[in-house]
Amino acid sequence: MNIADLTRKFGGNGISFEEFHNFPALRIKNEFATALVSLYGAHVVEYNIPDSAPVLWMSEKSLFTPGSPMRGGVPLCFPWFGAPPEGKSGSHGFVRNTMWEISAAGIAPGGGNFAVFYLQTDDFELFYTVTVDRQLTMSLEIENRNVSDFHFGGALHTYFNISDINNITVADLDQLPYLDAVTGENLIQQGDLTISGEVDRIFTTCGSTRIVDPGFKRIIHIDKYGSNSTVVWNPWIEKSKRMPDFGDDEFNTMLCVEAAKVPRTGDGGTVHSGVPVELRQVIRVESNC
Ligand code: TA6
Repeated sequence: MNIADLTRKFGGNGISFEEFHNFPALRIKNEFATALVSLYGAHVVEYNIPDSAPVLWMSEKSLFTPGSPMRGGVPLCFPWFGAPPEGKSGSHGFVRNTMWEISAAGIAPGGGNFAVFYLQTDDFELFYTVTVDRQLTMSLEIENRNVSDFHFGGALHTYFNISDINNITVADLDQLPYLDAVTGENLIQQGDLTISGEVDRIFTTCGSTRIVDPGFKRIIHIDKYGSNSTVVWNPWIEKSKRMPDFGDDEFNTMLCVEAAKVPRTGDGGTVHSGVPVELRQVIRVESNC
C-alpha cells in the first residue's frame, strides 16, 4: 500500500505517513511526543519528546536497503535472538528485514495515539502495537498458527541516544546475575553499570532499568513485561570499527538496553496454540535539571 492509500485508510487525528529512506513510515505526532515507525521491520526509528534530546539513536552509517537491518531505533529481533539456528541465516531473526502491514491506528485510550503493525508467516502471527502518550509503549503479541508449541527468542533491541558513554550509568542492575557475552563468564553485577569498554551483558531479571544521563539532564526509565532477560550492549572501539554500518566513534553516544527473551540463558519463549504471548517495553523520560 502506498503512502496515499495509507493516508486515506489510517491518516488523521495525529497519524500521518511519510517516506523514510525509501520505505513508507507512520508518524505519530501529538501533545506528548512524536514518533516515526517504518513499515520495513515495523521499526521505531524516531521518538522525540519536547525539550529533550532525541531518545533513540540511529547510526549515520545505517543501511536502509531491503534485506538489511537498520542500525538504530528499535529493531525487532524475532523469532530468534543472536546467531541463527541450524539451517537459518541472519542475526536476530528476519522480521526486522521484512515489510509489515498496518492493521489499525488512531487515538489511544486516555489520549495519545497508537498504531498496530501486523506480520503473518506459516508459523506465527505478530501484532506489534506502538503507543505514544506520556511514554512510548512497544508491545509485541505473538500468536502460534499451528497446534504444536512454537519456541522463540527475541528482543526489542532499543538503541538509546545518550550524551556521553563515559558519563552515564545504568541503574537497578546491582547484584543481578548476567552472562558476559564478551568473555562467556557468568557473573554478578556489582553496583550501577558504567561503561569503559565493550559491554554485552545478558542480565537475568524481569525488573526495570534506568539510564541516568547527567549530560542530557534526564533519566530514561525502561520497564518491561514478558521478559526475564535485559540485554545491555555497547560495542566500544574495536567492535565499532568492525561494523560497516556503525561509525568508528558512534559508540560514544549510544547504548542498547533491550527487553529480551534469550534461550541461551534459559529464558526462551514458548507459544502454545491459541494462547498469545506478549513482549513489552515501556520507555519513559524523566527530565532532572
Ligand atoms: O543485543 C546485543 C547483540 O546481540 C550484540 O551481541 C551485537 O551483536 C548486537 O546485538 C547487534 O547485533 P546486529 O545483528 O544487529 O548487528
